[in-house]
Amino acid sequence: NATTTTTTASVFKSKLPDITISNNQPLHTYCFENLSQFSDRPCLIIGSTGKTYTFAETHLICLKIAAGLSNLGIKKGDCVMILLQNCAEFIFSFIAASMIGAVTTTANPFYTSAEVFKQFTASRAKLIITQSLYVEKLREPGENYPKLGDDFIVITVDDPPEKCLHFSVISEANETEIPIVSIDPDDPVALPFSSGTTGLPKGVILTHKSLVTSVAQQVDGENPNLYLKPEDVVLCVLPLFHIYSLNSVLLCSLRAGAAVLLMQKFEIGTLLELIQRHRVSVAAVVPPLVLALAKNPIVEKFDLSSIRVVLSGAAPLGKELEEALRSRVPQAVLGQGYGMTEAGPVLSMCLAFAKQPFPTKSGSCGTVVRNAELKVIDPETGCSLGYNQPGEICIRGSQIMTGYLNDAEATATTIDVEGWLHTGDIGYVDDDDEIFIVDRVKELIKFKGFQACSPYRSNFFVPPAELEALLVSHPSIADAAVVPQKDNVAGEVPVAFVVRSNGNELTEEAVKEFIAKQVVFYKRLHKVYFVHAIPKSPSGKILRKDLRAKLATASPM
Ligand code: 4UV
Repeated sequence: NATTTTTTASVFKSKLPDITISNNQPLHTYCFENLSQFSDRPCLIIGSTGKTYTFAETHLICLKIAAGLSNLGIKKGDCVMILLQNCAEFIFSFIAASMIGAVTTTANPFYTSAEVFKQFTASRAKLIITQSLYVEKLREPGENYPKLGDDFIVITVDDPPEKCLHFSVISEANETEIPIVSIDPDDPVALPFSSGTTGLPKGVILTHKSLVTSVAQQVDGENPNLYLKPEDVVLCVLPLFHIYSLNSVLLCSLRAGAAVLLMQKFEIGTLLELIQRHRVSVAAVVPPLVLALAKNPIVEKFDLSSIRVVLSGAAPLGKELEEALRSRVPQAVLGQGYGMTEAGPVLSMCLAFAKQPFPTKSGSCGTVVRNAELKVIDPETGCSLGYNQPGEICIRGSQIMTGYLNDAEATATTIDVEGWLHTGDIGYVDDDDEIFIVDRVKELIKFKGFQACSPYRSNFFVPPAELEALLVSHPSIADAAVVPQKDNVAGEVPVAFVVRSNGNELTEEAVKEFIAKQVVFYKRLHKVYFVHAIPKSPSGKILRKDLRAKLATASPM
């Protein structure tokens, strides 16, 4: 409420007190620090087979693989690429690499050969762990590419094709042969690739200290912000090659002693059956999954009563959709986490997930995590803004990346001299310290106001996320995305791609009117295109560039 707005420069902190974080230890040591308290409890559950690995078994396999990787010549500082869907081997390999001071770069196995090689060469990886299905992509696509078997090693988790090794070569090594390495907290451990706020994908350097800090900010202390316990079964359907799942699902569960239920890919029927069978208690999801859980009629056939927490993140979740999900899992606490690969990744987390929870509002992305500072700045002046004033969100703390790999310029434009990481997201902090994201700066649609009506040349900003949230609240709309279309008068106007949920009855006029009734004039839709699906990234983000490209063609349908 505007009357209580403070205008002084503000740094926002968690409502929970800071904690002591032992971020001077390596990531694997930290994750398994409390192992003896739950060594015989399930650590990993393989969804497709039901096979379970206890914490003690998981730890031992990781040690063996660490020795195995070392036997193949992988040394401290070397990079290993994991090119896998979710599976136990992904987890074993990631932790094993950490144990010998190596760095893991994770990539989407559906990438094209060119995309894989770009990341592979930039990260100077020496070894790739993958599945035979993807090996064809790793055979050099041209003259000057590194050669499989000669320049790098490929290990497959299934039958190895020619010149590749089987995973057992590393997993059956003798754990006593693991080399003694000294790991500095500032040594890198993970190298995910992200485009950040601009440009091409870049390697994001996350150190042992960053990831330990981030996990501790979520699950450590007397009143953890994200309270996980050994009895929990945490759903791992989001891809581990993305930082959200790697950090908040895997690493947080390892630290807290909770079991991780692994699903290779999302399929609604299988997902629901696994939730029911394994009594999943914590579900980490992304908005497209919330959409399926809230809208698909099949959900009613399953028992989801075991779910106590639903954490959504990685893309905007409107409060209408959050409320629709609430009717499907009335017993669960719903809330969001807000993350960015470069931020280590978690900036904020819903305080209703805390051991002693706080009341929270739907639509909020949580409150800044402990042991961190958050500010909101005016994107033009850089001045820090107070409560309820939207601006660019910035974060500071030991969890953020040290920088982009070999890109000092991009690093300098993202992290300023005072150590603030600029997210490129527009949002505000309300009176209860809850963060609301409006949208990414670069996604805002710029509608030019009529100069004739105003002495100023005013721009009106339309956040696509706001219109998308309204659209998916319509009972006949299964999914939607909003993008800018060029306009001679207004510069840019919002247009929508809409997936109908039943039949073809919903008309363009009805959709436009539904929105027009609820928004100011410049946010009205100028065109509606009906499509069969909205393109999304594996982390649940709408692929707006694909839609913009569609608009550029003669027929966007
Ligand atoms: O770099 P990235 O792909 O990173 C992520 C990471 C997300 C999370 C979320 C919850 C967690 O607990 C966690 O560990 C990691 O998505 O994309 C970063 C951008 O995604 C948007 C925002 O534009 C970031 O700059 N984004 C992420 N979370 C949200 C979001 C959210 N809750 N609401 C709106 N946008």
